[in-house]
Formats: sequence, structure tokens, C-alpha cells
Amino acid sequence: MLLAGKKGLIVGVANKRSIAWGIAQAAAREGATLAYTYQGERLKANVEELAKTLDPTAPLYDCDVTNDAQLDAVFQGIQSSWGALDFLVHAVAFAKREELEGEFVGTSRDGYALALDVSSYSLTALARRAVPLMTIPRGLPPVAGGSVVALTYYGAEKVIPRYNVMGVAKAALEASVRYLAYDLGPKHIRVNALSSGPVQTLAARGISGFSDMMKHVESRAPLRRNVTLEDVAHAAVFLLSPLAAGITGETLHVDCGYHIIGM
Ligand code: 0WE
Repeated sequence: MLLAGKKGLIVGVANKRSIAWGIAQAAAREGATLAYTYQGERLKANVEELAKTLDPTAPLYDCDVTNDAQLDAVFQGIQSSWGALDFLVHAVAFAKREELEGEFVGTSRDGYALALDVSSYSLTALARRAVPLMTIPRGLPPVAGGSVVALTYYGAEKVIPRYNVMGVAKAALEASVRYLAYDLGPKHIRVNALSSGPVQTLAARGISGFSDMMKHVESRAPLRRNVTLEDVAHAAVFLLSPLAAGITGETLHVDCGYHIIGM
């Protein structure tokens, strides 16, 4: 059990297809105890139902990551129920639909700000609040520290048509991972990004050409297939676990090798 006795917060479960939910299931299987946030009443029932299947006592917090008061309440809640935190999973992103349809050059000021706020700044906002809970000595022998994993995508590094402002937001997220890793390293908190290949999630639904994109990856990736939720979840558990004790500030590609191809 790679995460025996560890307590983690999962941010970004929307439904059973969510990468965050895949990670939650794999982490629970490895012995972790989990808390979750949900984004507004619309998704509360979904997250409640899923969380209950693993642990009927799992703490749930309403949290729009652009709302500082709600972020504060999440960590106050974890402080009072657990008193400490071992890991954090960030799996949230949003851009307005119109920004993912037209050209990047047309990105509006408020669309740009919203995408970066929800998809990039939120990692720093969450990590800052997690630090005090991760630096409390705990366990036997007592240890302090933690692990943070954020989900990213290849569109941060190379142009993926229509990913547009999300590519800029993920680039900022990956840079944030490096700066957070630098700041929090002395506190024994590791911060890494996991760059997943495309997965059919709620976030992918309705994105025109998504199925063609998955066919393209399947035909060109060295492993000649798309990633599964399990592939991504297993790599996330690795990064959260002591097996990755020497890894921080890294972007780990879990993409069946797609990103190594030049032509
Ligand atoms: O990060 C993502 C998607 C994130 C996302 C999805 C939506 C759809 C619904 C952010 N905001 C919204 N806003 C909505 O209104 N991915 C890695 C999946 C994804 O999205 C794409 C992709 C891939 C891959 C969009 C265009 C091209 C490729």
C-alpha cells in the first residue's frame, strides 16, 4: 500500500469519468483517506455519491477555486477534521467555450483572465493554504512534508489547434509547478505536473474533433493506443507516494509516448 495512512484532498471530480475520480480510486486502493471539493450545487450529488462508494465519512467541500473565502473554508475544514494533510490533487480547468472554438488571436481579455484564474492561479491558491497542514510533524516516526500533483496537457508545450487559451493556462500551470517546487522544497513538499494524453471526460465532451484527435494519437503514439484513466491514476499515485521522493518540479508525460514524436 503506497499511500497507507495518508490523507489527501482531491480537487476536480465532476463525474465517474473524471481523471480526478480515477486518481481518487487508485489512491484509496493504496490506503489513502480522501476529502473532496465539488464545484457548486450542480455537481454536489455526483461527488457525494462517488465519494460514498469509497468512504461514507469522506469530507466534502463546496469550492469554486476562484473564491478565496471558499478556499479558506476548505482548509479550515481539513484543519478541524484531520489536523494535517499529506497530498493535494489539482484537476481543474476552465475556458469559455468560445475561446476553444475560434482562433487564439481572438481571445478576449476576460476570457484569458478567467482561464488563467481557474486553471493556473488556483494551484498556487490551493498550495499556499495546504502548506501549514503539510508541515505539521505527523505519523510514527513523525514526518513533515507533502506531495502536490497537477494535471496538465501537451497543449502547454506545442500548439494543439483550438486548445488556444487553455494552452497558455497550462503553460502557466507548469511554470507554477516549478516555482512552487522551488519554494516548498525546503519544507519537504514536492510539486509535480502530470501531462495526460487525451481522455474522454466531461471536459472533453462536445469539443469538436475530439474523437478524431484520439484516433490520431492511437495511430501515432509509440504504444499505438490512447491512455486509460488507470494509466493516469497509477502515475499520479506514484508521484504522490514515497517512490517519487526524489522528484519535484517535474512534468511527467503519461501519453503513450506521443510527445516524443517529431514527425
Ligand atoms: O484541458 C482540457 C480541457 C479543459 C476544458 C474543457 C472545456 C470544455 C467545456 C476547459 N474549459 C472548457 N470549457 C467548456 O465550456 N483538455 C486537455 C481536454 C482537451 O480540450 C481540448 C483539447 C483537449 C485534448 C480543446 C481543444 C483541443 C483539444
